[in-house]
Amino acid sequence: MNPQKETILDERSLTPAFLGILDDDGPLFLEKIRVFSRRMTLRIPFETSFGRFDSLVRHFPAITFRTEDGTTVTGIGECSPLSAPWYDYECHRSVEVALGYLTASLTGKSVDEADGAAAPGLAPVTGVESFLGRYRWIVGHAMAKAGVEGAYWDARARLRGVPVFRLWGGTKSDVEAGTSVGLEPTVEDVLRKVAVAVEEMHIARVKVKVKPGRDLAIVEAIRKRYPSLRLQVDANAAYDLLNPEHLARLKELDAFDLMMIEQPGRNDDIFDHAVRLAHLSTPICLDESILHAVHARQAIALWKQYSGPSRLVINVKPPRVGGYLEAIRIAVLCAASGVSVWCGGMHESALGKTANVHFSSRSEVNLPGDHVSQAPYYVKNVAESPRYEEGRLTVPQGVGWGLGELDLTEETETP
Ligand code: OSB
Ligand code: MG
Repeated sequence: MNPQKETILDERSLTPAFLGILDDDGPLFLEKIRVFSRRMTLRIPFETSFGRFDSLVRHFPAITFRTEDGTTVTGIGECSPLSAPWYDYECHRSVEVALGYLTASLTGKSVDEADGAAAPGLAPVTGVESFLGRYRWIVGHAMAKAGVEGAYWDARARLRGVPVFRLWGGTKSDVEAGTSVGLEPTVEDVLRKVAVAVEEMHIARVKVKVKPGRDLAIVEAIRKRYPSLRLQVDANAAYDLLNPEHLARLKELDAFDLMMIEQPGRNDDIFDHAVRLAHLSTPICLDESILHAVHARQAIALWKQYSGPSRLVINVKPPRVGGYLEAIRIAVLCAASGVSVWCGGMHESALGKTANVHFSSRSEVNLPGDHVSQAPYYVKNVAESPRYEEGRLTVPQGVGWGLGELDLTEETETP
């Protein structure tokens, strides 16, 4: 292909039909929305460059729909913010506020009147575009939106009696699973965790968190012990791309054959990542700074100009980009330009993780995702996670998310 003539896919052409996603599938009357919220304790406290946390609140919007012939179905999604605005501006409190607006918009009521029940005479939705159209006016609040969109897809898949990935054009029956290893007090502590992932779990790849000053020694130690491990690092925006010392550290990482350096710079920057890191040979992965397909298109254009699309990777997290349709649009946009894609995580419960696995069954998702932890993520999860074996997760084949009954009882209620 002549690179001069190559045009970047415009995200306006990325319709459900173009993407191979089910859209219009008959009228669905929304009856009610309930939101379950649970504080869930992590088995292993997690530390990144922005902070350490040991429990997270997860919101599970449950939406009940009725079809024209009177069948009712309830779908459940997950909102997976952190507890404070560390990673982006969202947190579980902001998600609660946003869910109030989303519920109002979806039920046809004002935010002050919204009680989860549909307003009398509410028109049905016909497909994902008409569902999203109800709340498209809400700016931002991606994680809240992803939760209600997840509920929509689960309900649609249950009505059809198929797993969600079928509605999304997923093709893989299993997906590669990597793990994200947090910062630890010492290099030895990090190495111990990497050893579990490599030697006991036979993980598909390891990602370790880094920040300035806690980067080269960690990566060097892991590389020395595991010369051929698929290894990548994630800085969660901890480096200043205008600081020559930080730039020098990032350049030094080129010596360790990393798959990528994830989000070294500011969480709202694309341009400086493209321009100021163009001399690195290690690909740069954007996480925080890609919030939708427009950002992805702009990043791809910048990489084409400054280094090359093979040196850009995008971590597509459905919660960060406002849902599953947008996640698939970004994946398709990337694949069309030779940009690699993988699915990151937000420490979702088994429900959100499973939704990520359904998304990862799309062929465009070509690198291992952050799908598993050292131990089960939570002391008490809402369902059994998809089957993990030798670096791969099975894409569930049951209806909806394929999880069976969810257990949304509180942690303290279990003996
Ligand atoms: O940057 O990928 C990240 C967890 C919370 C917030 C941001 C990130 C992460 C992870 C862990 O790296 C991913 C996971 O295992 O769910
Ligand atoms: Mg990240």
